[in-house]
Amino acid sequence: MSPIQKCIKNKDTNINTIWLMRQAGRYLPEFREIRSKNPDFVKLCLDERLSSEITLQPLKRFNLDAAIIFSDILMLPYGLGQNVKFEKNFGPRLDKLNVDDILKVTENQFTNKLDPVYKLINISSRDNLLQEKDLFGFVGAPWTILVYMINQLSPKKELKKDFFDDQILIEKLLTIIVKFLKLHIKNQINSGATIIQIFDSWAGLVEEKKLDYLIYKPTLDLVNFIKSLNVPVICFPREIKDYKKFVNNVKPDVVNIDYSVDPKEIEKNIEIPVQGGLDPKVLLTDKDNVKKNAIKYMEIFKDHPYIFNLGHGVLPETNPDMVKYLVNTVKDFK
Ligand code: 1CP
Repeated sequence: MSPIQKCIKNKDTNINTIWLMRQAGRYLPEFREIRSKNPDFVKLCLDERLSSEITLQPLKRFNLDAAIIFSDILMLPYGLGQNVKFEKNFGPRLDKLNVDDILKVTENQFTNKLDPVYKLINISSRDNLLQEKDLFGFVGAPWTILVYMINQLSPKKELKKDFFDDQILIEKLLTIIVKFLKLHIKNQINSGATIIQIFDSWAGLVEEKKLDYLIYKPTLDLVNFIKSLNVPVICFPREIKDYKKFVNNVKPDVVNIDYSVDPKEIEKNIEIPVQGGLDPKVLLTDKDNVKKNAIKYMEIFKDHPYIFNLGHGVLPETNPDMVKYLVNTVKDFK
């Protein structure tokens, strides 16, 4: 069994496990080189030879316990026929939503359109670099996908004023999204993904009284589906106000925390395995500070099943030497 699976299934606290969100990304010169020759991001995601190479790049440099597939949560709307473009210094831009067209998409059409993603998983999973290690597949949570499909751009810019006006549209879309997320997850697992992470990057935007139908219910549906396939599932409801309530409602195998929460409170109040937490900005400082902050998390979770990770993705301006130092610090911790 891989170290991360031992941590999750056996609640083993004796092995130090680590992988990092956005570990394959712009802070790596070898990624930037491929990216500079491939200006169309979606096309790059659909090139299984290059995307599997990118997936494995960080494992050539660092002693990580897992790779995460090089893909994007917005491949789901793409697979449903809502085109996505990534603009430099702007972020994603989605075409206008046409629900009638989306309702006509069949499971076969969806799977065929995303076939290179499944090939990339198959290629990566067979590589020697992943022996006794995990390969993360992932999806966006239904709420976060709904946000991008309706809003057409990052809610970081703003959430459309009329976002919540059409309740019927929201209900209809959530049902379609959940159906195709399940298909996308099943295809990833059948191709060799050994763990699934659900990113709910905009969970923090949902008000208390809407949490049940926008977050808990649809995410629980996915979690139960993944459990039925005998694969562990990790949820990351970023910036949600109450992680404990989320865990009680959604019951993932592992919960990833962001850096705004107090890890001591999490350790005390949450019984399931925990992942993540460290502020990625710490990697922009110096080695002593990286060590001090990494050890803080390791000490707090020393008797709690814990997978070391960040509270958000590695920042593009991070020096790869600092990532190496972090990984070795975690691995050497006793
Ligand atoms: O080179 C570039 O310009 C592209 C930057 C980039 C990368 C490297 C994007 C555009 N996506 C990705 C890959 C990616 N996206 C991964 C792969 C592997 C890894 O972690 O190493 C993963 C897991 C994601 C997931 C993702 N995409 C999320 C959830 C995690 C998070 O960051 O909160 C979200 C919200 C997206 C949408 C997205 N894709 C890309 C950008 C810039 C964004 C965010 C836009 C926004 O702020 O709304």
